[in-house]
Amino acid sequence: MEILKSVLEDVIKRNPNEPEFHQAVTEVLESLEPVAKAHPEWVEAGIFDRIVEPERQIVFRVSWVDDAGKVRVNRGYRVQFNSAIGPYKGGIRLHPSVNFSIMKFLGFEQVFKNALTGLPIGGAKGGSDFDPKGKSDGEVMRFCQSFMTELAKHIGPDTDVPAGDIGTGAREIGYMFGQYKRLANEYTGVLTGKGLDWGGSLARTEATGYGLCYFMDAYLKDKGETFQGKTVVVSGSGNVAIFATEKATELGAKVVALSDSNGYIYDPEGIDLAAVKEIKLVKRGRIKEYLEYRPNATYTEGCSGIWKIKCDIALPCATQNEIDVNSAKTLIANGVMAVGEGANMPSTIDAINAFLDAGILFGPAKAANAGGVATSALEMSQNSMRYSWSFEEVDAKLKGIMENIYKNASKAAKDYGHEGNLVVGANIAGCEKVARSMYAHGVAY
Ligand code: NDP
Ligand code: 2IT
Repeated sequence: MEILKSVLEDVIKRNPNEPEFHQAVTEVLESLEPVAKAHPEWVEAGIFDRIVEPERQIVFRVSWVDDAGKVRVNRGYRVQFNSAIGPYKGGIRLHPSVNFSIMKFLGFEQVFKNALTGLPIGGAKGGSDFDPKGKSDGEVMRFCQSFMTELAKHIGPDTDVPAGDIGTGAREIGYMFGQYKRLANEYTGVLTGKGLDWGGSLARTEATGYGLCYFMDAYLKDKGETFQGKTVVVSGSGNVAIFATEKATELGAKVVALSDSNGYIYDPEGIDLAAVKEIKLVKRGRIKEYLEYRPNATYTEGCSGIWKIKCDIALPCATQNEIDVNSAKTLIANGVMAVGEGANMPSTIDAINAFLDAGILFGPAKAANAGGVATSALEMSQNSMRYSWSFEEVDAKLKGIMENIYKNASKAAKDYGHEGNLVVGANIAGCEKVARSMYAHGVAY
């Protein structure tokens, strides 16, 4: 890095103690050096200095009362990172680990991911250190209402449209939507991932996992391969993992493992997805309960061991940095041919480099998991039209979008001299539209 080195140094200096944010910015800036070389006018206009600084960061107290009558206090966040190409858009994460570093890395990634979809959405992320696990529906509702009471001041269907992420699913979106509707006295598409009875889009629930498989399918086919007959390991067992498992299986692969933050299951005959859906979506249980359905499967404590299972395709769908360089080397030694990132930033930078050096087909998160937010944008379109498309229509659009992202990322990689490197390709393809728009808008902020 020559031109962008000082930008990265500034980010590290100005944002101390934010390792995830540093990691996400490092990966992107390393890819953008050729773009900076090709566009001195963007360097001159401070585009790269501005693109790494959120437009607005909101942090607020969220107080609520638990079932025992005790007052609880959490911290709420919304990082509105970039609105150059459309209203801020991105999920809400509810997990005890949430802090500014995690919010900012997710918001930063979202800017480029959303641009890659080809749809008019800016990038944001929000959340709280609230842990929905083990809470009653009443507690989750009171938290969500309190969270939205403050967040409502900063969002709107043409301003910022949040959605789900870790810990935020249909139940949480329902409580948040109800509170927003009451406060704003309007019925608009202010959130996506809504229930089908009240403005949600068909196929949004499935979209991230399905989109990941559509992306990887396009990638594999371009290299003369398919999912057919492949052994697949998927980490996590939440929204993304479940629907990645469903689509990979439909495409002819055998998914043999899933996990949660406590451990992983291995079922060499292929995962029984109906059992997983009942455990996770109906009972809100733990993945080890799978053994009650399939006694021949095994459960192992600790989640990182899942990468020791021999597979052809690995789909990390749990959380950031779940594949370190050692897990990457184990996967490579066991003959993995493709890795598709369903989670955001699941591979460390060293792990990514190990995959690229070994010639593994590597689908980076901001391209491979963009199907969720793309379908959220389709939900926004349907809300604006006060109309809804069929499942088949939305699914077909999602597939087309994922195939285009693959094409655009591989073309950008080739055009800038990094053929086959989709990390570089996705970062460049995602950046160009945002940078052009920021340049056109002048130095307003
Ligand atoms: P869910 O809350 O539905 O599921 C998360 C899964 O990941 C759970 O199995 C959870 O296990 C596991 N997990 C969470 N945190 C950790 C951790 N620190 N260590 C190990 N396992 C963990 O979330 P989603 O499926 O929606 O999200 C999964 C990933 O996909 C995230 O990175 C998210 O940002 C990304 N993503 C989600 C999109 C969406 O549309 N939902 C779109 C694009 C990306 P446990 O139950 O034990 O916590
Ligand atoms: O990381 C992501 O892209 C999401 N959690 C989905 C965001 C959205 O607005 O649908």
